[in-house]
Amino acid sequence: MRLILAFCALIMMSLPAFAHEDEAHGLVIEKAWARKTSRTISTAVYFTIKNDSHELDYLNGVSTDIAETSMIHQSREVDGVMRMDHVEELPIAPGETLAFAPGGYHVMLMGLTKPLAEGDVFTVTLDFEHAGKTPVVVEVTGMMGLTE
Ligand SMILES: [Cu+2]
Repeated sequence: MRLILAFCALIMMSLPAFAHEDEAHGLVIEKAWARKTSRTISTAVYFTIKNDSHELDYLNGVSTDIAETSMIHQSREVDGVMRMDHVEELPIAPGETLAFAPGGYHVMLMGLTKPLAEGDVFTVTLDFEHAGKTPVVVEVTGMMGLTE
């Protein structure tokens, strides 16, 4: 009996007491935003991911219920032309802060179910190899984006 109690206490100690919604297993996701849409039916979501754990993790996918398709993209310039590549798996090293920002990594949402207005919020779920499915609340900004 004493052994079982000790075991339970161990398990409980290993759980975070109050996990923030956008934080899982030492991954901190901050400043999530997307531009409002007018005539477009797609938008890009930006944020930062900080890996505060001691483990390498991988972002393997994204999902949301406000768009038909969502995927991780990387914008890059090839011979003077901007192109977007689909990223299947994105490693985030321990201690690393990875910025999803215009001109680089972003979550591409295609086939939005409704236009996004400034001030709206919606949820995108990031699927990490170790941290698991992590919901992130995204704030819809004006055309200027998130200004700090
Ligand atoms: Cu894209």
